Amino acid sequence: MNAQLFRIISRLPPRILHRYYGTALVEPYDGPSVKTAIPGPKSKALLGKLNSLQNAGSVQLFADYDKSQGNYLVDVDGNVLLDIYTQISSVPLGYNHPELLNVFNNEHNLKTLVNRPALGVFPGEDWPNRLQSVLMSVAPKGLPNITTMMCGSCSNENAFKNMFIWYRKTQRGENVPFTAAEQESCMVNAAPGSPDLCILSFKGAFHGRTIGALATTHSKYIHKIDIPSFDWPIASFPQYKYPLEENVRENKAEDDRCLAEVEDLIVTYNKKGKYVAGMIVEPIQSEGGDNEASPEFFQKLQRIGKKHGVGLLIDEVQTGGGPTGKLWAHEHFNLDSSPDIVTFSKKMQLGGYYHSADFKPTQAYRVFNTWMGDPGKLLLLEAILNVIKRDGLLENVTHVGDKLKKGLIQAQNDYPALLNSARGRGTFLAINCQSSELRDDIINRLKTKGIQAGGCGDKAIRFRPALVFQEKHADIFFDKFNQVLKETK
Ligand code: PSZ
Repeated sequence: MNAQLFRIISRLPPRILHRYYGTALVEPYDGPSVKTAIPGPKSKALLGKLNSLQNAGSVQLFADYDKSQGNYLVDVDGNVLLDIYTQISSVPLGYNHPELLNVFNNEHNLKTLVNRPALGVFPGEDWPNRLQSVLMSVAPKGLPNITTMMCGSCSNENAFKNMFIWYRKTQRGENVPFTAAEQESCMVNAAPGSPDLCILSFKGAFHGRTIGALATTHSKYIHKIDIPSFDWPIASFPQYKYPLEENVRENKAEDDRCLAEVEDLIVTYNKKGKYVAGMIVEPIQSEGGDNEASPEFFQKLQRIGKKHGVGLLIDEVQTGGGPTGKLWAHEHFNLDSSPDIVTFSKKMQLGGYYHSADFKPTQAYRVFNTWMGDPGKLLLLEAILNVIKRDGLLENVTHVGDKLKKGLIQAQNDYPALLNSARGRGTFLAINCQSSELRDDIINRLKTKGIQAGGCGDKAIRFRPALVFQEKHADIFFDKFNQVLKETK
């Protein structure tokens, strides 16, 4: 669609837009266009300025969020990039979706945004009903409680506290009061008030960068170095051989090896008086390289946890909100019962976690902070969930994801010396390159052709498009990807 037509059409009310355009997203760009090197001259000048204020070494470009639209990220130099990375997987409906722009065209909603409350003490009148109608409408089965937070790290960080509080309650007994010794010793970080409990995590995991969450993050040394941490158990996560259908026996043995390690670690740590209160796991390890594990692995992991009284936290910060074709990736696993806690952030706009009634603290103020989430973000989430339902976006993800995955398998068949191990669910996909250098080179050259992609782990390119990514966008991606592969010596 040309820019002038887009300008006229985009002024129409969202309801009318939807009536005429259906699920087709209105985008002013028919494809990417690259005019400068990226970062271009304007981005470079801004980078100089920002670098004088802070270390901006991670910045790739400066974006123009007025001009970005749908699946296209536009930078300050006028480059239009098809975005399959979407702000580290956190944009559900693409840029400037009309329904989201409309949310604050409403005085009540605007005042909700402006008057951000300390939700733990002065929530607004509609907060309980909104929690119920928005967040609880998509709660994973069997989890009746919700705690809202700000980001993924602080969701995991606080969820760990719920696990410790739950564990001590089961040790101490339901209504047994804290002893004087506990109350005094916790003030100086000593036992018995600060008990020696721990959370089991997996090699390659990423759960955030705050001190507690960082103790369970094991994807890159640069995240961890110089930061004191805990002696908490770390188990192997399955590393599968691909294609899965040709390696069933080996991959099952890999599941068994990792599960045996989990159980061994729980027994060993409990024996040394460092009780394992909980474990945390991603449905697909994301930053660590898009490592997936089978439904059977997760079913057995949950059974091991139950056997040893260890809580199960599934971290859906990156997988949650629809990119695997279900709202929650663990719905693919057919678990015996719900996990104890499910954390979220990114596509869900605000952070938080669902949990079982057992994990709700009995006393106030034990899990608490000033904001405890943001009602303005909940308004955006409400609109997002309505669009996901109205436009059938989970079905879209499954359908387009299928096409993307077939295309990746075709690419690795065409270029077996360059690519392997295409994997994932929905549009939450990845493919490995032969080396880290090749991966970085492919991502850089994709950018020169107008594709904003991202890596994960040592060698993977990951796919994290918005839920509104369509077949036509997949065609554009493969056109550029094939050009890049053809040019690779
Ligand atoms: O380098 C970083 O800090 C990055 S790059 C991608 C993320 C963080 N992802 C965040 C993340 C996640 O993927 C999972 C599975 N759990 C927790 C987090 C932390 O969320 P934030 O970044 O919101 O604190």
